[in-house]
Amino acid sequence: NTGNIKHPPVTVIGLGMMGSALAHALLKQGYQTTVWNRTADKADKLAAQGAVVAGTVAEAISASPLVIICVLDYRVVSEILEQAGDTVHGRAIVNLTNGTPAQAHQTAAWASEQGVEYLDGGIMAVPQMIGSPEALLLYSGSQKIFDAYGPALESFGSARYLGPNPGLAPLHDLALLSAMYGMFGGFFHAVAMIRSAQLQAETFTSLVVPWLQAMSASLPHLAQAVDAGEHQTKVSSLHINQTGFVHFIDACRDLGISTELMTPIQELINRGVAEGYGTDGLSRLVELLRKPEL
Ligand code: FVH
Repeated sequence: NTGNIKHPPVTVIGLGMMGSALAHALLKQGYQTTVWNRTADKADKLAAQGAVVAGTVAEAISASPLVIICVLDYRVVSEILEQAGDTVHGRAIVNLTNGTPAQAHQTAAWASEQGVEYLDGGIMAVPQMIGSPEALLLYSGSQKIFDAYGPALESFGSARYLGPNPGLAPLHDLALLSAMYGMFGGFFHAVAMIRSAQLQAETFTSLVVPWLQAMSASLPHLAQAVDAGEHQTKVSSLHINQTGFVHFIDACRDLGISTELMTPIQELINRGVAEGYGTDGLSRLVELLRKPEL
């Protein structure tokens, strides 16, 4: 069954929180959707919405030209694909499981040996966002899949193709998550400071949200400095940051706040100054991260 070119049948393997949201989005857009999950009863709700429940991985993969996989990790992806046997030949496989660029390359190499088109992907959304344009999905690998199945992929959210190198989607996914964890880490540290004075975290958001928005406006300038390799600054040198950081760490110790999220940043700034970059701006830290301390 090849359906029609606009609405081909689609298989979704993995019905955890994310896989279920993906299958639900396809059903909502009218796709004939076959599903498989290790724990079979997770398919019940989708079956009630019209999904076809496959009894085996091979049966699920045979049902559709387009197969979406979203499971715990790449180890599970490999185990599942092993169970598929020859049914994978000629299929388009889109793997939305979180992993590393190296794992994406390994899976793409396996796919190429099997005669399978392979598109890797990264989901920049939580399950509740799937199906809305706010959900961003990054793709890399087979452009043939991205072009042929664009409308099906857009059922999940905004779709962005990053290029034929399959590692690019996980690379960008993990880089964006790094930026997110940095922001959350900074916010949690700030809130710990505020709470030490028995103040409300929520009240503090009226200051911290616009502050972070104003600071994020400087990211394109920092990025330009990194791309040009020109880190001299008239704004805020590593040296001045080094001096200010001591007050910051001292204040945290006085307040009884752990500095464990902040000392790595202080150590990086100190290394930059020690290596002779005291007059450079904070963009220099990117170069230091790319040359880890021996
Ligand atoms: N949930 C989220 O917010 C994030 C958003 C960004 C993307 N991630 C990634 O999506 C992958 C799946 O995440 P999930 O939220 O669906 O995770 P779970 O609800 O824990 O479901 C895990 C599924 O994996 C199946 N599974 C686990 N181990 C095995 C195995 N050995 N053999 C077969 N399947 C396995 C599990 O099956 P079951 O436990 O229900 O039988 C679920 O289908 C993930 O890469 C996130 O990083 C989500």
